[in-house]
Amino acid sequence: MSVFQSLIDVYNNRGACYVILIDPDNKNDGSILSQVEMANCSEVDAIFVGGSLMMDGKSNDRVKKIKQIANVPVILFPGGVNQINSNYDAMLFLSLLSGRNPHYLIGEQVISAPIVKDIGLEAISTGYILLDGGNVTSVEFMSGTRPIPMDKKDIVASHALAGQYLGMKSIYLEAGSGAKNHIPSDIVNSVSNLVSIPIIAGGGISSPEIAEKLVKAGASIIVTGTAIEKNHSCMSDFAKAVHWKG
Ligand code: 1GP
Repeated sequence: MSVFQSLIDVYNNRGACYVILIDPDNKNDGSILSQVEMANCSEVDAIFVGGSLMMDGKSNDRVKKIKQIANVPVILFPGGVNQINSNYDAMLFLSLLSGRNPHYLIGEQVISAPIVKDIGLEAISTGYILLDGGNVTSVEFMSGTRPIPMDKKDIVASHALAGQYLGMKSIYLEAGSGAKNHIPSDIVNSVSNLVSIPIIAGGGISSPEIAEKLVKAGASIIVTGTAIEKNHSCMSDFAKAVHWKG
């Protein structure tokens, strides 16, 4: 079974999937293993791994360690083509749909495609939509693209629908890591009324209550990074809130 199908099975059976994001940068060197160990016993459904910038040459070694220890799928959430390697079970094959920078719409993908094929990585085609979470995030700066304002519901929903019509398998609504404001539930709701593919929501989701609200609004996959970096033990509360069907 593909990794993507395994996530679909989880959200069909349990209401939604709970995914943690681990940044394999050197700033997290001391905490990565404890995050993975906590994930293993907290009903986390998958681990996304990635970040905007790696500050040393050891991030691939950290990914290898994550993969060795994790008992759930390890999925690359790439900040760039340089993060692709064979230690992952799958990758989000992202196109930054909300931006108008051709490099992140199709340039990185062309460079990545032959490498992904060569290492046999499952590619989960994902329309990535960046929203304005109230502060300038690394994604905004590094991609040189403007996020969509949170009050432009129709613009967000139209981008998501365009992603679906382009054949993408999922839509990622992203407020950016450490966002002041998470994606509001009315945006998730308007996107979910329009598209029939799974919605991933991430950025600034700081409590299980917020996660639950977003799931009830139509998100299929909830991603948290900062909250669990600060306090690993809250993973099981997030998982409980997200798995509302039990
Ligand atoms: C995943 O970038 C987010 O989409 C992670 O955001 O670090 O704010 O949880 P946080």
